[in-house]
Amino acid sequence: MKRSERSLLPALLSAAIVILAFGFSAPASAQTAAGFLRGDSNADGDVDIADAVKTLMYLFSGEGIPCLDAADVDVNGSIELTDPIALLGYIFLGSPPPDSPFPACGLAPEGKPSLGCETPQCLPQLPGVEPLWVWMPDNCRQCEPCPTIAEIVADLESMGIQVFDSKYISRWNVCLACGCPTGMFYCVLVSEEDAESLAAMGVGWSSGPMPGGR
Ligand SMILES: [Ca+2]
Ligand SMILES: [Ca+2]
Repeated sequence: MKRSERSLLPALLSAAIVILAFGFSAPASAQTAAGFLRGDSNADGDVDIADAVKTLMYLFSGEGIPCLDAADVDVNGSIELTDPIALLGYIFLGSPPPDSPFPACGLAPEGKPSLGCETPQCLPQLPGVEPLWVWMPDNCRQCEPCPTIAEIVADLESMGIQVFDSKYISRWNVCLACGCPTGMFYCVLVSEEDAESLAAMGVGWSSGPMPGGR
Protein backbone atom coordinates (compact mmCIF):
# COMPACT_ATOMS: atom_id res chain seq x y z
CA MET A 1 0.00 0.00 0.00
CA LYS A 2 1.25 3.45 -0.88
CA ARG A 3 2.14 5.98 1.81
CA SER A 4 -0.66 8.27 0.67
CA GLU A 5 -3.12 5.41 1.02
CA ARG A 6 -1.82 4.57 4.48
CA SER A 7 -2.28 8.16 5.52
CA LEU A 8 -5.93 7.87 4.62
CA LEU A 9 -6.54 4.90 6.86
CA PRO A 10 -7.35 6.77 10.06
CA ALA A 11 -9.95 8.75 8.21
CA LEU A 12 -11.32 5.66 6.54
CA LEU A 13 -11.44 3.69 9.76
CA SER A 14 -13.26 6.44 11.55
CA ALA A 15 -15.62 6.93 8.66
CA ALA A 16 -19.30 6.70 9.20
CA ILE A 17 -21.14 3.45 9.00
CA VAL A 18 -22.69 3.21 5.62
CA ILE A 19 -26.14 1.80 5.66
CA LEU A 20 -27.80 0.39 2.59
CA ALA A 21 -31.50 0.07 3.13
CA PHE A 22 -33.23 -2.88 1.52
CA GLY A 23 -36.85 -3.00 0.52
CA PHE A 24 -37.83 -5.99 2.57
CA SER A 25 -38.62 -6.52 6.20
CA ALA A 26 -36.60 -8.24 8.87
CA PRO A 27 -37.32 -11.31 10.94
CA ALA A 28 -37.98 -11.25 14.65
CA SER A 29 -35.50 -13.84 15.85
CA ALA A 30 -32.11 -15.26 14.99
CA GLN A 31 -33.86 -18.22 13.41
CA THR A 32 -35.35 -15.95 10.81
CA ALA A 33 -31.88 -15.24 9.47
CA ALA A 34 -32.23 -18.55 7.70
CA GLY A 35 -35.09 -17.49 5.50
CA PHE A 36 -35.35 -19.47 2.30
CA LEU A 37 -37.65 -20.31 -0.59
CA ARG A 38 -38.55 -23.98 -0.77
CA GLY A 39 -37.49 -25.40 -4.10
CA ASP A 40 -34.99 -22.66 -4.90
CA SER A 41 -31.93 -24.92 -4.80
CA ASN A 42 -29.71 -22.55 -6.75
CA ALA A 43 -30.72 -19.56 -4.62
CA ASP A 44 -31.56 -17.23 -7.50
CA GLY A 45 -34.96 -16.26 -6.12
CA ASP A 46 -37.02 -18.26 -8.60
CA VAL A 47 -38.24 -21.83 -8.61
CA ASP A 48 -37.82 -23.43 -12.00
CA ILE A 49 -36.22 -26.33 -13.82
CA ALA A 50 -32.73 -25.00 -13.02
CA ASP A 51 -33.38 -25.83 -9.38
CA ALA A 52 -34.19 -29.44 -10.17
CA VAL A 53 -30.96 -29.59 -12.18
CA LYS A 54 -29.06 -28.03 -9.28
CA THR A 55 -30.35 -30.68 -6.89
CA LEU A 56 -29.47 -33.44 -9.34
CA MET A 57 -25.96 -32.01 -9.60
CA TYR A 58 -25.78 -32.04 -5.80
CA LEU A 59 -26.85 -35.67 -5.69
CA PHE A 60 -24.72 -36.99 -8.51
CA SER A 61 -21.84 -34.55 -9.01
CA GLY A 62 -21.20 -33.31 -5.51
CA GLU A 63 -22.08 -29.69 -6.20
CA GLY A 64 -22.87 -27.62 -3.16
CA ILE A 65 -26.26 -26.18 -2.32
CA PRO A 66 -26.22 -22.91 -0.37
CA CYS A 67 -29.37 -23.72 1.60
CA LEU A 68 -30.17 -27.40 2.01
CA ASP A 69 -33.64 -26.74 3.33
CA ALA A 70 -34.52 -25.11 0.03
CA ALA A 71 -33.68 -28.30 -1.86
CA ASP A 72 -35.75 -30.54 0.43
CA VAL A 73 -38.92 -30.05 -1.55
CA ASP A 74 -40.86 -32.87 0.08
CA VAL A 75 -39.65 -31.87 3.57
CA ASN A 76 -38.64 -35.33 4.70
CA GLY A 77 -35.32 -34.22 6.17
CA SER A 78 -33.10 -35.52 3.39
CA ILE A 79 -32.27 -34.60 -0.14
CA GLU A 80 -33.05 -37.42 -2.48
CA LEU A 81 -34.14 -38.01 -6.03
CA THR A 82 -37.72 -37.54 -4.88
CA ASP A 83 -37.04 -33.84 -4.36
CA PRO A 84 -36.19 -32.81 -7.95
CA ILE A 85 -38.91 -35.20 -9.15
CA ALA A 86 -41.47 -33.47 -6.95
CA LEU A 87 -40.28 -30.09 -8.18
CA LEU A 88 -40.48 -31.12 -11.84
CA GLY A 89 -43.94 -32.54 -11.17
CA TYR A 90 -45.05 -29.18 -9.84
CA ILE A 91 -43.52 -27.26 -12.73
CA PHE A 92 -44.70 -29.45 -15.58
CA LEU A 93 -47.52 -31.66 -14.37
CA GLY A 94 -49.47 -29.52 -11.97
CA SER A 95 -48.45 -31.58 -8.96
CA PRO A 96 -48.72 -29.98 -5.51
CA PRO A 97 -46.31 -27.09 -4.94
CA PRO A 98 -43.35 -27.30 -2.56
CA ASP A 99 -44.18 -27.10 1.13
CA SER A 100 -43.80 -23.87 3.10
CA PRO A 101 -42.00 -21.56 2.75
CA PHE A 102 -43.35 -21.23 -0.77
CA PRO A 103 -44.06 -19.28 -2.95
CA ALA A 104 -42.58 -16.54 -0.74
CA CYS A 105 -39.42 -16.64 1.29
CA GLY A 106 -39.88 -17.63 4.90
CA LEU A 107 -38.77 -19.80 7.77
CA ALA A 108 -38.65 -23.55 8.00
CA PRO A 109 -42.01 -24.62 9.45
CA GLU A 110 -41.94 -25.76 13.04
CA GLY A 111 -42.37 -29.45 13.72
CA LYS A 112 -41.04 -30.54 10.37
CA PRO A 113 -37.58 -31.88 9.49
CA SER A 114 -34.97 -29.28 8.73
CA LEU A 115 -31.55 -29.71 7.17
CA GLY A 116 -30.47 -26.21 8.04
CA CYS A 117 -29.69 -23.30 5.80
CA GLU A 118 -26.07 -22.24 5.90
CA THR A 119 -26.62 -19.31 3.54
CA PRO A 120 -29.97 -17.61 4.07
CA GLN A 121 -31.58 -16.80 0.76
CA CYS A 122 -33.88 -14.03 1.79
CA LEU A 123 -35.52 -12.41 4.74
CA PRO A 124 -39.06 -13.28 5.74
CA GLN A 125 -41.57 -10.52 5.99
CA LEU A 126 -42.11 -8.92 9.35
CA PRO A 127 -44.04 -5.68 9.12
CA GLY A 128 -42.64 -2.73 10.98
CA VAL A 129 -38.96 -3.65 10.94
CA GLU A 130 -36.60 -2.52 8.25
CA PRO A 131 -33.32 -4.39 7.92
CA LEU A 132 -30.22 -2.46 7.04
CA TRP A 133 -26.87 -3.56 5.74
CA VAL A 134 -24.37 -1.80 7.95
CA TRP A 135 -20.78 -1.28 6.99
CA MET A 136 -18.74 -0.75 10.08
CA PRO A 137 -15.10 0.24 10.50
CA ASP A 138 -12.94 -1.58 12.98
CA ASN A 139 -9.30 -1.60 13.92
CA CYS A 140 -7.00 -4.58 14.19
CA ARG A 141 -3.90 -4.70 16.33
CA GLN A 142 -0.68 -4.54 14.45
CA CYS A 143 0.73 -7.94 13.59
CA GLU A 144 -2.25 -9.68 15.16
CA PRO A 145 -5.10 -11.21 13.21
CA CYS A 146 -8.25 -9.18 12.72
CA PRO A 147 -11.36 -10.64 14.33
CA THR A 148 -13.33 -12.98 12.16
CA ILE A 149 -16.78 -12.06 11.00
CA ALA A 150 -18.16 -14.70 13.39
CA GLU A 151 -16.38 -13.01 16.29
CA ILE A 152 -17.71 -9.64 15.21
CA VAL A 153 -21.24 -10.97 15.04
CA ALA A 154 -20.85 -12.57 18.47
CA ASP A 155 -19.66 -9.24 19.89
CA LEU A 156 -22.60 -7.39 18.39
CA GLU A 157 -25.07 -9.96 19.68
CA SER A 158 -23.50 -9.78 23.14
CA MET A 159 -24.41 -6.09 23.04
CA GLY A 160 -27.99 -6.98 22.23
CA ILE A 161 -27.69 -6.24 18.52
CA GLN A 162 -29.46 -8.89 16.50
CA VAL A 163 -27.53 -9.76 13.37
CA PHE A 164 -29.58 -11.34 10.61
CA ASP A 165 -26.79 -11.83 8.13
CA SER A 166 -23.17 -10.94 7.52
CA LYS A 167 -21.25 -11.26 4.37
CA TYR A 168 -18.17 -9.22 3.77
CA ILE A 169 -14.97 -7.98 5.31
CA SER A 170 -12.66 -5.55 3.60
CA ARG A 171 -9.17 -5.38 5.05
CA TRP A 172 -6.16 -3.20 4.49
CA ASN A 173 -2.67 -4.62 4.72
CA VAL A 174 -0.82 -1.68 6.10
CA CYS A 175 1.91 -3.20 8.24
CA LEU A 176 5.09 -3.28 6.20
CA ALA A 177 6.85 -5.44 8.78
CA CYS A 178 4.50 -8.38 8.69
CA GLY A 179 1.96 -7.52 6.03
CA CYS A 180 -0.89 -7.98 8.46
CA PRO A 181 -4.09 -5.99 8.16
CA THR A 182 -4.55 -3.17 10.64
CA GLY A 183 -7.86 -1.88 9.43
CA MET A 184 -11.06 -3.34 8.13
CA PHE A 185 -14.70 -2.85 7.32
CA TYR A 186 -17.35 -5.45 7.83
CA CYS A 187 -20.94 -5.69 6.75
CA VAL A 188 -23.81 -6.93 8.88
CA LEU A 189 -27.56 -6.90 8.46
CA VAL A 190 -29.33 -5.42 11.46
CA SER A 191 -32.69 -3.87 12.09
CA GLU A 192 -33.12 -0.16 11.69
CA GLU A 193 -33.82 0.05 15.41
CA ASP A 194 -30.55 -1.68 16.25
CA ALA A 195 -28.68 0.57 13.86
CA GLU A 196 -29.98 3.45 15.93
CA SER A 197 -28.77 1.65 19.05
CA LEU A 198 -25.32 1.37 17.52
CA ALA A 199 -25.40 5.07 16.79
CA ALA A 200 -26.36 5.68 20.42
CA MET A 201 -23.24 3.75 21.42
CA GLY A 202 -21.19 6.30 19.57
CA VAL A 203 -20.95 4.70 16.17
CA GLY A 204 -22.27 7.06 13.56
CA TRP A 205 -23.56 6.18 10.17
CA SER A 206 -24.61 7.77 6.93
CA SER A 207 -25.79 6.65 3.54
CA GLY A 208 -23.42 6.47 0.63
CA PRO A 209 -21.30 4.08 -1.42
CA MET A 210 -19.87 0.98 0.17
CA PRO A 211 -16.44 1.61 1.66
CA GLY A 212 -13.79 -0.42 -0.03
CA GLY A 213 -15.97 -1.07 -3.06
CA ARG A 214 -17.21 -4.44 -4.27
CA1 LIG B 1 -33.89 -21.08 -8.42
CA1 LIG C 1 -36.51 -34.59 0.60
